[in-house]
Amino acid sequence: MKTWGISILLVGLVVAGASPLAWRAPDAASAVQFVEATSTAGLKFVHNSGRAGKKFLPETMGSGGAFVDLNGDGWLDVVLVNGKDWTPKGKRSFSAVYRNNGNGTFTDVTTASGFDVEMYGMGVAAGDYDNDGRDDLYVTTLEGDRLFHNEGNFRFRDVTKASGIVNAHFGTSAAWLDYDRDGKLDVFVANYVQWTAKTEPAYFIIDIGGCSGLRRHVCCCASRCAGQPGIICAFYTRVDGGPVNGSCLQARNAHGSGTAFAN
Ligand SMILES: [Ca+2]
Ligand SMILES: [Ca+2]
Ligand SMILES: [Ca+2]
Repeated sequence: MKTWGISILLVGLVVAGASPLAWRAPDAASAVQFVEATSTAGLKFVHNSGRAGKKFLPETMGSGGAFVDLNGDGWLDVVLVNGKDWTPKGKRSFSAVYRNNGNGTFTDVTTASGFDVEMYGMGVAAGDYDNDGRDDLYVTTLEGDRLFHNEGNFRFRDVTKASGIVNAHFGTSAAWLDYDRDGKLDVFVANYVQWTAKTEPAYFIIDIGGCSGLRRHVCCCASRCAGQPGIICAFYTRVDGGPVNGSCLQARNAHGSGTAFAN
């Protein structure tokens, strides 16, 4: 889908004759270089979307993370939000906290931190809501958001109930801000769609009538498709690289309609 989107953009520029904006390959290496350092840094986190056959919308989304100096030593630590299995008897998975050792490596300090709880998390926002000098963690989840107070020394206390945080919706992103300028951080939460596993729309059933030599690619569509949010979409390419006749594609879901994109 990314390639498809870029192709549309380039076609638009050519039609408009916008040569000054035409994309060109860089002549030299960028001045900013990145080196893959996940493993050498000691970050071994593995996200668990919970997928196990049937594909649910939240599996395509998460999760978020944050760089935040949790212990005030001047080095940014890492918080990574995890999902979990859909079934209670599934494997256990936790969000993670990594302490920055100050030498390019991190140490997993999740165990017994109070942050080692199972939740289908989406995102995290760090902010010192009680002005005690330590950044606290607001986590958006599928099952109601959670607020973790930073107790110091990488220990956290779930203060969701005590703080009055009640968000029963599908929280995705969140941000701390002092909107009324009283010196105390407030929190803004962006909720997504109304979703439950039971109301998840059925997936597209793709029929290719009279076509051969096509390769199907399935992707997730976060926008509303066929009047339903978060439906799986599909597009096709020909195995031999040639054009696809869009008329030979039919896509439908349980609601009787859908979209297929021929690349
Ligand atoms: Ca730190
Ligand atoms: Ca605090
Ligand atoms: Ca405030």
